[in-house]
Amino acid sequence: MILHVDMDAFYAAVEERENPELRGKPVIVGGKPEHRGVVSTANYEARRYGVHSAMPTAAAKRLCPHGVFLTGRIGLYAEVSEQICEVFERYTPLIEPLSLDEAFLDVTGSERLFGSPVEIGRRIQAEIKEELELVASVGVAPNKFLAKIASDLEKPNGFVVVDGSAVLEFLDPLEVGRLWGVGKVTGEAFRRLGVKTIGDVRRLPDGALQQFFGEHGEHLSRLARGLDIRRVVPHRQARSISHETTFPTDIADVNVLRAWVITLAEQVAWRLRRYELRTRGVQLKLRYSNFQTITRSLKLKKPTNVTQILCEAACELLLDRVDLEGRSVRLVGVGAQQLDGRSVRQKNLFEDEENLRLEELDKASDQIRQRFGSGSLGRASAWERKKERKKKD
Ligand code: TTP
Ligand code: MG
Repeated sequence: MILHVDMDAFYAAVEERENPELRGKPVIVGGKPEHRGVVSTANYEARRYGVHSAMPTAAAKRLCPHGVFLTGRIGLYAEVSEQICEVFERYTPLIEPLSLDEAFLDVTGSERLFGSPVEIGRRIQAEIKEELELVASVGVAPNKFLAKIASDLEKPNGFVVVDGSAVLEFLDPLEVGRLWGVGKVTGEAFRRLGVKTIGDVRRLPDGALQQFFGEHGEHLSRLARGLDIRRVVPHRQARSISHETTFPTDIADVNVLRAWVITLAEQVAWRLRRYELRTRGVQLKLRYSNFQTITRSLKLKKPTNVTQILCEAACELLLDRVDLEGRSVRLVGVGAQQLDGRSVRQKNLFEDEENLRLEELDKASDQIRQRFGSGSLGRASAWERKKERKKKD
């Protein structure tokens, strides 16, 4: 299954976040009118006045004279875009960004670890909202074409799922302009043919599309049936993999925290192995009950994806580099940075026996997880802590 995630009024939403005084006001980001600038985007308040992307800023000013006009900070938007990608990377390495504010994600292989595609989509939407204070719309569908349409249908804050068994019911009522490749010329031709919806396209007699539009017609015919075989092509490798958890009630007991750190480090190691990656950088993140957030990191001697090494490194950060001073913690996270994809195939990088033994151990436990699910195995100590906690409860 494919997710398409598209941020709502992206540039304007980032500006609103940076300056809460803008909230509720029409915000227009774009070039200056005196330089014949055009609108990059407008928030939804400004859109009510008819302002939209690509219109001259001068025209936007006439439509919405009291709007707040900003020239935009692309560097900032790019930075936020990276942070959005980091949320995606928690769930899949198969991410194809289309622009700063939208991406396709193939979550087919992520189900066992994170739940159904719908659950993953919901979590991504919620994490973007909670952590980045931005709103995304999400489409969940069997392919890219359908996912992209779905994310757009209920903007802003949309969440639309296209069920694989109800693709035609989903597509048929939509207007024909939603088909990829239907611009002005094709749109006009369809109008002349009396074709208004995607259903109308599908119901054209066999061969009619090819006759009218040649090769393009075949393409349209496939799309109108919801067929799209294009894969999600990741543009770049994941730069980091992390897992974190927010506790229902804050935790001050370092042993309980340690158990969580181990659990999270195991998940990170598991994902590294799954994506054939190794890491040199381990990071621990803690958020205290007053929301103060700290990170501590260390560099490993060699890149690794061995569970035990990552668990030890993460625990070392917790026990040696953090002074809890009796404070309680609401969130803990473990991350792997400086990922290295190539070294996985350079087998003899890890000649030393201890490492080989640990890698074998991980391989065996990964196989068990594959068969019985991700909850079936854990470090003994993590498991014992959980047991202890249960007893206390
Ligand atoms: P879009 O996703 O098309 O628009 P949006 O995110 O502002 O609004 P929504 O998705 O809710 O409809 O584009 C993403 C960003 O790209 C947008 O915030 C600004 C920039 N952009 C331009 O600079 N020029 C343009 O013509 C368009 C369409 C977008
Ligand atoms: Mg957008």
